Amino acid sequence: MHGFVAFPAERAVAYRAAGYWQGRPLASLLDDAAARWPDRTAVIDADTTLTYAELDEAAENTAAGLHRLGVGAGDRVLLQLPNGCSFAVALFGLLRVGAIPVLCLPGHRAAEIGHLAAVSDAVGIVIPDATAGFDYPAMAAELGLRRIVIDDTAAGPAAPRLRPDPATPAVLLVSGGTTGLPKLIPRTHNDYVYNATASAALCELTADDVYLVALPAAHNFPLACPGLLGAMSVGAATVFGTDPSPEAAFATIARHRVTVTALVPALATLWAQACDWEPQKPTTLRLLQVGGAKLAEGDARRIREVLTPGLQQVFGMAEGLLCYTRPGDTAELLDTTQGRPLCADDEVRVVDEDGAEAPEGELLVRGPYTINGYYNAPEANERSFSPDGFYRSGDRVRRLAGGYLEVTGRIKDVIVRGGENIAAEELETHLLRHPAIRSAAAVGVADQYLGEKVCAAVVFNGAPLTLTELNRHLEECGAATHVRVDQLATLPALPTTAVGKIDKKAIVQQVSNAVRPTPAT
Ligand code: OOB
Repeated sequence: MHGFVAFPAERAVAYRAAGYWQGRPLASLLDDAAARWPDRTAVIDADTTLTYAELDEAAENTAAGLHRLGVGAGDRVLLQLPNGCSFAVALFGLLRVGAIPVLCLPGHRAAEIGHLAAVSDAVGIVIPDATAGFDYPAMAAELGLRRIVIDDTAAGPAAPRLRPDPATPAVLLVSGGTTGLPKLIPRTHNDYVYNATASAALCELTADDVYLVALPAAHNFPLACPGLLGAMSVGAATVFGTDPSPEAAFATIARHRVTVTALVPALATLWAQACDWEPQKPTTLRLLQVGGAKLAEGDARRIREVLTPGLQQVFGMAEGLLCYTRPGDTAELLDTTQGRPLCADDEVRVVDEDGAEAPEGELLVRGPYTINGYYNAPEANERSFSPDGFYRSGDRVRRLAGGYLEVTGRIKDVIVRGGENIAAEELETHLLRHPAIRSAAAVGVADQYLGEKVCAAVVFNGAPLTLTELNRHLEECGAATHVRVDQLATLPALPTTAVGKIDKKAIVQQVSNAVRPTPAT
């Protein structure tokens, strides 16, 4: 497949021999679940509940419909559906005709979708109708994209079942970067089945679990870590939530007796706070996975104390590597680390600027479920992969005992102020210690004298602090003298990406467009 960088033959042989790769197509997860547990509940949303047999039939009808429309093996199709049973039906319908779904998030708009369509050379897009709160059909029309309408009821002549080569891409995930346009991440049948099933095993998922999709279903975390696909691999039920607010989510958890879910730190922290006022606080959650961005130690403790002792930190990336804390880990590990790699054959290197192994530095990784290149992106691949096939994550980590990792920031998330380097993460950690600060992000803003100046975008719990008070706090924290804020932007909320991570690119835009900076007092 043109534009796809396959695993090198030698490592592929090793991964098969070790049993990580089973030669199963991704679609076989549903075939097998429908055969083994036809009457168990597969998926639930606000209007629909489907057993595995029913989901299997709906996916089969969808595949037949797609086949009639001429969608077939190897065709890339953008899939942009909100959380709901239809997402699972469309995903498996596409997989069954051998199409390669491009997993877009509902929050993506024309700029991203146009880019993803062009890079994937997609034949069309699956979207909700115009009643979805945003006019997806109008966006598709504006981009000249063919809208493919899913029909999961009309049984017709069955679509031919092709057995895809398990070493080729099953899905294209979208990279989670908070800078620049997203890249496409080709995940093969072999590696993605492993990703989901090994994660399910690590999380001790069984058919009695009920998994809640609280984040957008197309994101790797709720899709396959273990998520929907991992739940399917053990015959568990998946509930699709559409509103991650504590009010709505707590009611869903109580109604369906949800046992497992995955959240970004901002949501997990909000859920923990909400336990103070929400009457229906969760009682059935045995595992609460938190990942996607750094979870502060104090927030981790609070989550364990008020939501569930079953906190799990997850440091993952759509590119592959997943690090998990393990059930039964000490409170210390749960609160202060981002876990350790899923697989014994995940090869992790931590290197300094010169590429030498170091206790703290950039995380490089290769392994049985980490990509070897972005799709159709030779230039990005030149930068992002070492000659011996390691993915350069751009994440700064510290190695701890037992293979555990602590994420200490992004390699490039550094503000260069008049020649002085300020790690954004360090500044943010200090700011977050102040009880008046709910959330904070440090960004560099162009400045004619300093090159860049330090801007702190801050959401306060109550009355805002002044810039002077902020800097006095940094001094009291013992932060280095250059770790100070030049400009304070008080915001009602920090802008977030489609999956709910703090969006620094948007913050820079917002504060650079601001008419007046907050004057120093
Ligand atoms: C997950 O995947 P992506 O692709 O949206 O984002 C990956 C990036 C990582 O490279 C890292 O910069 C950041 O998100 N990240 C974390 C983190 N988990 C992800 N940074 C600090 N602490 C963590 N625990 O975000 C993702 C994929 C699968 C499972 C979980 C998260």
